[in-house]
Amino acid sequence: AERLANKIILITGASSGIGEATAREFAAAANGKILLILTARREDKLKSLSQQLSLIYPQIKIHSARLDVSEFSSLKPFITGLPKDFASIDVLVNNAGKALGRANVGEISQEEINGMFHTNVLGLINLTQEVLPIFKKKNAGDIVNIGSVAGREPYPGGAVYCASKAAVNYFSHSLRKETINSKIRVMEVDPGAVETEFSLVRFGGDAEAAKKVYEGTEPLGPEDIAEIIVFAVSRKAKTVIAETLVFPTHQAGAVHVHRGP
Ligand code: NDP
Ligand code: 8X3
Repeated sequence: AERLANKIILITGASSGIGEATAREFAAAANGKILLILTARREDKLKSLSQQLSLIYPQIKIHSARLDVSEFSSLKPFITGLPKDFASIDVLVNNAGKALGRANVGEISQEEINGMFHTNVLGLINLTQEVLPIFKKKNAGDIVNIGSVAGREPYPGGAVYCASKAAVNYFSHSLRKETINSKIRVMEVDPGAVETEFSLVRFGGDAEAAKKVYEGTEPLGPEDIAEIIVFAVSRKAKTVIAETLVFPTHQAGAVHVHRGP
């Protein structure tokens, strides 16, 4: 808890799933002695999360704001326009991301291609570019990129999503190498199946199709990944949990999942 005390944490995609759980986990681990910048497109969700956390932890400081990482030109003004108390970011959790559809190459809509790359890859890269100067100036700061097993093991019907997460992985690697002369840490957490709004988004709001993904399996919950993100960030300053691949017990590959008891 001491290592997290008074840290300023920026989380993208904090309105649901892993991002939301990560906000809760940071707040709990620091017992409220933390400053959270909670961002996503759905402001109402961020508001209610902020209210809940403020009730549990009276001393917590939260700045919640709409931020669409795929609107690249909004990123610089967002970072430079942060309220004074929140300006000196310590931890950037690049979590906002999505899969759209399961179409094979040749049949993927332009909207899906752009949707995935603009958020998962270009949004993440552009936001990192805006935050990195803050880290360089103080020679400290953590970047946690959320990749995926899909970025390590591509599967049919996932060409664009898998490519987007492979891009995240290589971006993380390059950045880690570029920053070895500093105290900046670059970490990547690559989850397997986690039950969140992920599949609902992937299947365009089709709850039945989303449910099927996890049928007969015991997926991870978003809090299980949040725990690992917070663990990684709260290691000693000299320790970098560079990469983690996190499965539920009955999964051992992107599509290698045991269904049944
Ligand atoms: P959710 O759909 O529950 O959460 C995704 C979050 O991203 C939401 O808060 C959403 O908020 C936000 N988001 C989407 N598009 C944008 C955007 N353009 N700008 C800003 N925020 C955006 O899914 P998960 O929590 O599961 O996903 C989180 C990350 O984990 C993603 O990067 C995903 O690829 C990755 N992942 C998920 C796995 C899983 O099985 N669930 C496995 C491996 C990786 P809003 O709509 O309000 O903007
Ligand atoms: C999400 C996991 O492999 O089911 O990143 O698409 S996968």
